[in-house]
Amino acid sequence: MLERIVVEGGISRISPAAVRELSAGANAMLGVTPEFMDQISTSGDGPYLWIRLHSDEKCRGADRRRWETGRDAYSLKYVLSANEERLELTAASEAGMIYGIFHLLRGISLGFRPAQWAIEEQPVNQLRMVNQWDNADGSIERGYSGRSIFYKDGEILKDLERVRDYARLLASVGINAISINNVNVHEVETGFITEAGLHEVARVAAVFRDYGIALFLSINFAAPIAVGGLDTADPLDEGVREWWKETSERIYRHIPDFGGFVVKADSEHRPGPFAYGRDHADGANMLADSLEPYGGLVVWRCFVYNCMQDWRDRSTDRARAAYDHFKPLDGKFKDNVLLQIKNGPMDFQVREPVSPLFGTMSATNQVIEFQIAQEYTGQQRHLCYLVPQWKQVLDFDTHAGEEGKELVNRIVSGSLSGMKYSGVAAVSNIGDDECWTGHPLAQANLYGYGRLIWNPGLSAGEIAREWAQLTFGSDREVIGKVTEMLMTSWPIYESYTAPLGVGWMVVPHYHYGPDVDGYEYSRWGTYHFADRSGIGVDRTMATGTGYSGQYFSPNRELYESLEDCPDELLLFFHHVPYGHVLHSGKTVIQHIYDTHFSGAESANGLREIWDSLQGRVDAVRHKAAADRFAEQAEHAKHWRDVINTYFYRKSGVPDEHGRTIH
Ligand code: GCW
Repeated sequence: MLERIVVEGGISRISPAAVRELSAGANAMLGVTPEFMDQISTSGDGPYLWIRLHSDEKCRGADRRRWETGRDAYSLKYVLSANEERLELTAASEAGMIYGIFHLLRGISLGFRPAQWAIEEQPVNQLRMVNQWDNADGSIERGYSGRSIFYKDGEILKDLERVRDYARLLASVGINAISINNVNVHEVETGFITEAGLHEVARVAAVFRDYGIALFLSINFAAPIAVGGLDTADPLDEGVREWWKETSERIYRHIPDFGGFVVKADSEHRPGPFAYGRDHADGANMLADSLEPYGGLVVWRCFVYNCMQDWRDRSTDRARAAYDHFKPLDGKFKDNVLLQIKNGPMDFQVREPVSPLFGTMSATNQVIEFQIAQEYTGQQRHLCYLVPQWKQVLDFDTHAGEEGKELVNRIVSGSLSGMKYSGVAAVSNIGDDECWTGHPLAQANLYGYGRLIWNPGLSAGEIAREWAQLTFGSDREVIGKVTEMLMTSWPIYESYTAPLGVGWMVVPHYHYGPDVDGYEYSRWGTYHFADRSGIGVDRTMATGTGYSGQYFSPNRELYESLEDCPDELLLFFHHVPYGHVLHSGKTVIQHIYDTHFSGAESANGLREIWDSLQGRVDAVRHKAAADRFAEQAEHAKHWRDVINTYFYRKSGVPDEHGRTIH
């Protein structure tokens, strides 16, 4: 079918990237070199692929409609008539064409037969973004896969071949936006928006443009001072506003389809509008004004909280912070501002409730932020497939709105409240590692992220199975086992690290490995309040911080109630004695012991399953993953022992089963 490819209107109608991908895919997977033609000369020469681009729309031109999901649509249809057989690929734009081509290649790789094709695809979410936390010096904040593929020694790499491959990876799963520098914007990166900086950044933008991906930059709110020579960054100061306008004008001169800014302001010591007595709407709107003439967006992060807390202060609750800061500003943001809200109220823990901000700001564009990088979930040394977690978040019913049913998924896709722009963003997990992600199986998270946010209706299991087959081939045993390993990995990781919604029992700063009290007396607002009689944070309205009151009914009552609160979040919402009996029938302390013993065993089970695949998976990848599974199994025992000993000593309650607690 790919031997002959007819492009309606001639090959110049489709982008060079599209031609390249089709040729490379046909070559690699089918061993054929396609012949491109304008029309079919003789019928009866066998099947062919027919390509049609509906409009002249460029990948993502700088106009107001560029994020509409209809633009990314494509269809694949098999047509059989008396005298010919063809597969039709139709797309609405160059970007849609790229997605369609990758879909076709994926299908071939999954063993679909042409006659099976009859699909129409359109993404559910508008903005489908990844955020790189890469620094110009080549390091990556929370990076577990080697060094940056973008930067080295303060400069953008001359050779962008790896970046091009990354663009291909991202486009193949439907990603359409990328911010290329860390949200903590350091000195060199602050200068990316200067004339000299933009020269370089434009090279990167060109690579992503070919694949329909818009480039964003994280900016330093204090840039007017740092690189603009002004003495203030006050968002209401005329000089500052003018400076940002000139800056945006300069950016679009270099990058006509620039996506916009990502902003971390007044967060963890980053500069922001608070320094001038202004609020976040003032700050975001000033930037939005400057980008508006060009269709640019401001993605403003809601990760704003007091990081200088005192553990004795029981009234300040970091979980409340995003809601408390941003809810009062609903309706005050300009149309081209999107608030980027982390999935949970704290910070990408193994288990958190869903952020109560979703659904509460009906007059504000919202983007949900996930973390593909496994900062708190094993750092790509332990297996933790996160798609089931994200899926759970997207399926969460906030009960917002008149009808009382409003899933997070419908909120961030804009389908309910009619937001102008919305979508999903996530912190990337790649680096210059040969396999991109450190742990070879951590690739499933990047792949799964793209697939899930394109179509949140897909199941985590389907995505896992698809990835396993695309990665390891058609051996059913391998596909089945890898899928099973992925699907059980998040519960396993949770069981030996984070019981009942408690987070943060990790080594401070590094966030790898157990340290129960590591953060307990620090300033970060991340406490579990374990003492000799009990554990957990009282976030109820009745006796605690009142956080549960930030949810709509009936979630608010569910979390408020000690009886009804789901076990997996119990200690997030309540402080209870160790003898408190869970819905499962176990006491809290026994649950801690049991899950840590069984979790360590299950981690060892993962190692055994993987070992059993030796000889069926290529040796290099098998070895790379086997080393990680061995580390995970050992490290899970360490977690088990540290956590169990700590709580045994604190509570004085022995294990019912008399197992040895080291
Ligand atoms: O999770 C925390 C990380 C920081 C990160 C911050 C954020 C980029 O530990 O490394 O900073 O979140 O999201 O801004």
